[in-house]
Amino acid sequence: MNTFSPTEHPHRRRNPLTGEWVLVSPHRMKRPWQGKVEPVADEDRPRYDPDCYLCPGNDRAAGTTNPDYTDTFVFTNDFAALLPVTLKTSDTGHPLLATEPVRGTCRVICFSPRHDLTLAELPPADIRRVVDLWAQQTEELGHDYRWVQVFENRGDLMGASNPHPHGQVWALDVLPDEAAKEDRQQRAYFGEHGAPLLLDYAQFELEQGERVVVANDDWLTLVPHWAVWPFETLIVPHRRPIARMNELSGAERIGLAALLGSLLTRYDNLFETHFAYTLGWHGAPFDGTDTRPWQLHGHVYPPLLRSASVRKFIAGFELLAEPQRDLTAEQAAARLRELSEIHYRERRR
Ligand code: H2U
Ligand code: ZN
Repeated sequence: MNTFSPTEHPHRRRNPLTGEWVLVSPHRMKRPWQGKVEPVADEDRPRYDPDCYLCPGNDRAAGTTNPDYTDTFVFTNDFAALLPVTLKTSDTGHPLLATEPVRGTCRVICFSPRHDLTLAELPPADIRRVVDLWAQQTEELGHDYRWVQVFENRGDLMGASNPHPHGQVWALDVLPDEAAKEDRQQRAYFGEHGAPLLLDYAQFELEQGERVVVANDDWLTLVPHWAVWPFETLIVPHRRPIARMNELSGAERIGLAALLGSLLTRYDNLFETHFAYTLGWHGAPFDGTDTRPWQLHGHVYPPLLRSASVRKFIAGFELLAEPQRDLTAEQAAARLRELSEIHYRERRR
């Protein structure tokens, strides 16, 4: 117990993007587990589902009919969490009860007309179309809003309401908390080092290799040193500074599509299930501030821990004190690295 070993001894790691800490307890990997086992959902779905509100030509909940779209399709969320109106909030009567107005919009993005596919299973050319749409939506909404949040919630475990391949984009006129933390941290780092924090980090990890999952000429996916979720990853362009998605060149979009296909296939292969996750993109806010500290990046937060049905919960100490993990980031990266890039469903056919 005298010499510290990061694979044996409890320690804390700091997330430089947020300034927050995570407790790492690698010795706990050996303990017995008797928790909840969730049934694995049946995965065989039709190409077209007449009851799906996202399939082409179908009616949505609010009475609108989807067009017969053939690649991607975007619409304003019928139950949007943000609205494009500003009303002054009323006085709550006490300074401890603070409120402020917020203006925004929410859209839903269908990745494909095919009800039975997932982003992981789409051909690279179709994933590229999704990347183009993410970039286009970021640019368009960036004209009106300060923060554009592109994301995908995949799987019941993460609260996705429908298996049809889709994501969302929310845009608003304030910097939400996660964005504000990353903005603060990246600006401070840039002020001190004159380079984007995540570009420096990506280049270090690419050389070091231990936490890398997949990489190509322009892109890198790694399990960050400070990961909280068991198989959390970060997706970063490592070749040049890129502040926002709409700055990506054609070649970089092709590279991202390839990398996404490979990463998401590995995730599905990990427990031979459609892996649940929240995937989302962070880039420089649209508020006239210096964009150079920002490096575009994607976060993937998957809840699964040790099988298709055993997930990690953020509860107990994590909710009350700080996040904690058992499996180290390096161990998680090694597991993801050794997986096949051929989807298990393809292999079974
Ligand atoms: P999620 O699966 O990530 O929940 O996204 C689906 C969104 O689709 C959800 O936010 C919206 C829901 O409000 N929706 C519509 O806009 N119209 C519908 O007819 C059903 C669902
Ligand atoms: Zn559908």
